[in-house]
Amino acid sequence: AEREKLKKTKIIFVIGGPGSGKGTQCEKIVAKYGFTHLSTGDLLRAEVASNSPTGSQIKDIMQNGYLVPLEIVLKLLRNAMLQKINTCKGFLIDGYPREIKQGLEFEKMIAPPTIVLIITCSADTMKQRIMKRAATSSRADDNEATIVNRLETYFRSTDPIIAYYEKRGLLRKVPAEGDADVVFNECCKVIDIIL
Ligand code: B4P
Repeated sequence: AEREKLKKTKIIFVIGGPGSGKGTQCEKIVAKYGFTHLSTGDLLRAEVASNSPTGSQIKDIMQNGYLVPLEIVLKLLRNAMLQKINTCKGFLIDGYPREIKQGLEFEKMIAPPTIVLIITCSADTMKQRIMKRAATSSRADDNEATIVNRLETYFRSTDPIIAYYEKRGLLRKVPAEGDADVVFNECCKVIDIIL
């Protein structure tokens, strides 16, 4: 029954490089459309903060800017979705998939996405935004050395993801060099169509 419910719910994957503005746009989308926002980065940081065995296993991986193993991410994500399924108007899945096999496993275990929103800007812009946040955030991965790895990880794994969803007609690209409200306007155009 839960599986059927998940299949009927709108699911938007939101992808984009570190610092592209995924988290920022998701907050705005939630405020306007009332979707449930699940960020895999947030779920993983919460797991680390809980000091669970899984948390200690992934702490260093994240601190160095690499990808956490798929099984761990998907399990956390699926549990979080099931907790919200009865009250949810649709899911924004932020920071997922980060490699094609994450997308394929998600479809096997949960459901296909309605659309895949990709937020794109240059590596320089991403770096600047993260360095700005680093001045005030306590995130262990917001430092210059880790940012280089995060960007490299992103560019290495994302081209195949883009090609894969583009071929299926699910990809929606939003340019993100502009300020957050301008970017948000473009996100709304894409979302309004699937409501
Ligand atoms: P995430 O939490 O996804 O971190 P992120 O890529 O840096 O994005 P975030 O949402 O925080 O920042 P945003 O661009 O909104 O991942 C962290 C780590 O977790 C990964 O490195 C990996 O180790 C692990 N992980 C996560 N998901 C995983 C998965 N699926 N599989 C495996 N591992 C996974 O914004 C950044 C800054 O820019 C903000 O300060 C914001 O204020 C600013 N900003 C945003 N938009 C702006 C705009 N338009 N103009 C100016 N500033 C803007």
